[in-house]
Amino acid sequence: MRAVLSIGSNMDDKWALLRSVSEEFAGQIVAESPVYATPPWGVEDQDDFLNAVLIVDVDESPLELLRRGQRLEQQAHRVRVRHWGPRTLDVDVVALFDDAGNPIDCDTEELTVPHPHAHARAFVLVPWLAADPGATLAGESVEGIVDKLPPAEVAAVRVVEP
Ligand code: A4P
Ligand code: MG
Repeated sequence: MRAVLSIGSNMDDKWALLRSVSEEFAGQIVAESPVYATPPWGVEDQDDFLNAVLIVDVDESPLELLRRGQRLEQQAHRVRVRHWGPRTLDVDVVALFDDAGNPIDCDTEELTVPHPHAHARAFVLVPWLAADPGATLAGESVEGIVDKLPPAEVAAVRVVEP
């Protein structure tokens, strides 16, 4: 199964926290976006985030993959204080594909795939497009979805170096 993971951090050592996800998936990474600085989405009175997208090939089930991401969040000492609020590390499963490239949908209490907000989030779509220019979300090209987002939101997602 191929998985598109959106990773984000806006607390503590953001670069090291993002790197911890790449290290966890070392050997399974198909593509990796640059790292982007992004203005907070949803709840705006918090620090900017660093965001990136990892595309990985994994053997486990969707739920096991979610839990693997949550283990990394726990290792980052993530405390859930506020919905959409500041976090040391967030690992979201954006989309899943089977070995034939067909999308896998999940709709359970613990896991919704595709991620319900992905289509509206420049901080997910811009890095995803950089990692995979041919990406599709729910049958639509990610490039086309990005073209329909407010241009200012797209422009605010900027590549940064450590
Ligand atoms: N869950 C269901 N589906 C998924 C999925 N596809 N991937 C469940 C990951 N988790 C999924 O998430 C709550 C529950 O969602 C989990 O227990 C899991 O079972 P959470 O991460 O604990 O809570 P949250 O993050 O406060 O809420 P939510 O709605 O998941 O927020 P998001 O979507 O994670 O967004 N702005 C910028 N610029 N960059 C960011 O990275 N991130 C957020 C958080 C808000 N604003 C941001 C960013
Ligand atoms: Mg989350």
